[in-house]
Amino acid sequence: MLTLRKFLISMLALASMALTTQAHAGLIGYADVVLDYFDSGAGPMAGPYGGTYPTGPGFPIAVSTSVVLGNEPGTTGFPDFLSLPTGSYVTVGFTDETVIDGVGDDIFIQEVGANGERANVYVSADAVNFIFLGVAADDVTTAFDLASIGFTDAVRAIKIVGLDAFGGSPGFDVMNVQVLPGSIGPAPVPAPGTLALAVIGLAGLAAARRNKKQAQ
Ligand SMILES: [Ca+2]
Ligand SMILES: [Ca+2]
Ligand SMILES: [Ca+2]
Repeated sequence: MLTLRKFLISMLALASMALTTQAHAGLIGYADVVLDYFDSGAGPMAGPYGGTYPTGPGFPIAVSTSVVLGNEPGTTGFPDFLSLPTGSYVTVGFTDETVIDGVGDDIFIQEVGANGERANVYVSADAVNFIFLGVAADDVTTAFDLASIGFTDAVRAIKIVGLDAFGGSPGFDVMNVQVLPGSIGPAPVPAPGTLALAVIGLAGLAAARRNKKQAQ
């Protein structure tokens, strides 16, 4: 019975998440999950490192890769950033939406601090195979149009790869990854495996209830 209660509670949580997502429709979307991170070792310390700009506790300091998600303002008014030195990368995704080729620019990557840093940006429809989208610049929000590479699938993952080790916090300093309302696509379709698991779980619960009733 406890298991059923837990199941119902998790279903309620899922439903409320769906409602929240709907309430946010129309606003700018931010990448909300880190799918992958790789530390090339090209930085002055082990990654992930970065800092808070401009008056944080100095940098580079160890940070969570999740600082690139959402747009949480730091205590100084600037969000935290993650630095990607040469060959280091972070891959982010969207759990409640995808990115589609809307009118004009679709994907925006914000970098902080002018030190000449660059990063290669790739997109993927399956988070496995990535296609080169373009180069992101330092100290600005670089805009990318999926139409520029003829990408017509829904984007599930965006990969940012550092190209240098410039700046006080060596490497490309990612603040966030944004999508405008016109480029926000439907929620990603759950993998067949996930759906199968859910069906098996429901069937199992139903069987357990039947057995219990028979025992009573
Ligand atoms: Ca577009
Ligand atoms: Ca910078
Ligand atoms: Ca830097």
